[in-house]
Amino acid sequence: WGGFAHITIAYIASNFVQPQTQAYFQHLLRSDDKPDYLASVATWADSIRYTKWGHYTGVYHFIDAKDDPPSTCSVDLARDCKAEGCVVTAIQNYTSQILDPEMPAWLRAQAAKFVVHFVGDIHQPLHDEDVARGGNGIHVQWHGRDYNLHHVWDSSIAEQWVGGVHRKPYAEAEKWAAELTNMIESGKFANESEAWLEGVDFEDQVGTALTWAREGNAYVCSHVFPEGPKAIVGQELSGEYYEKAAPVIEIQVARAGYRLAAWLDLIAAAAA
Ligand code: DCM
Ligand code: DCM
Ligand code: DCM
Ligand code: ZN
Ligand code: ZN
Repeated sequence: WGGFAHITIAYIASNFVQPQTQAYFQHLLRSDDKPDYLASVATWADSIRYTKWGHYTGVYHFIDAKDDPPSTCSVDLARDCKAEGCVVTAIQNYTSQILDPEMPAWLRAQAAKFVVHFVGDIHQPLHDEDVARGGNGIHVQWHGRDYNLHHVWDSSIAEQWVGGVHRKPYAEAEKWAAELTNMIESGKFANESEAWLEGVDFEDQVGTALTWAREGNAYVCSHVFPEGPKAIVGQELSGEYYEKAAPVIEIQVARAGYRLAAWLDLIAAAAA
């Protein structure tokens, strides 16, 4: 995701975490009494991945499912997770680092920033797909200008959905998060939000993340490449395609925020 979706997911999570979870992560992140303690670290993992020291973390943002959309979508850990790792194993690895009493606090804080970011990324369908490096190599049009498909799913669709955002989109993200929080609590997602936590098992962290990756990957067949990867090349996506994709992005951002809250609650409970 781009910054706007990551920050929105973090704000949704802050709306749902238990008070003791908030206190635990505010303290770990040296943000005591700050309401933006999760939102302000949500994009940090993207800011370090292009540095020399952070280069090794690049593969942790995605899993390259070698499936065959639109006829077959699937994620297989043994087939798709690189030897260096992937988003599924990164969630487990950094979750355990937060809870490792042998680790210095600054590294445990860094691990927390990775978890906040990667629980977001695993919900972006193209972060669960191999084709053209998750759509980065597929040229499309957005309002008559050249983009790659990955960027359209990371940023363009969500930003159009809310009517545009600023370069530092904290205010717009907080507003969208408030709207999605209402939908989860009492609106159109209220009936299904508890089911979003089915399959969340702190004793099987890889299995939990794999469930999330498979759910995201299924949208690659239904909404990202409904006619296959070749058919989308050069297409203008800001019209009919956008109308079908935007609700997928809305529910994936809502799920990511709600699940991130549940995951952080489990971490804080395990630390207590
Ligand atoms: N930031 C912002 N508005 C907020 C919170 C953070 O513009 N409400 C920006 C300031 C920093 C970055 O995000 O460039 C990370 O914030 P921090 O270093 O305070 O965590
Ligand atoms: N950050 C940190 N340690 C660093 C660099 C940044 O903890 N060495 C944190 C501060 C912000 C977030 O990462 O919460 C984003 O950094 P920036 O303000 O540089 O955008
Ligand atoms: N990405 C992905 N799958 C890949 C490669 C990259 O989902 N196989 C994502 C990570 C970034 C974006 O695409 O969000 C751009 O990555 P990069 O700058 O590494 O090309
Ligand atoms: Zn991306
Ligand atoms: Zn990322």
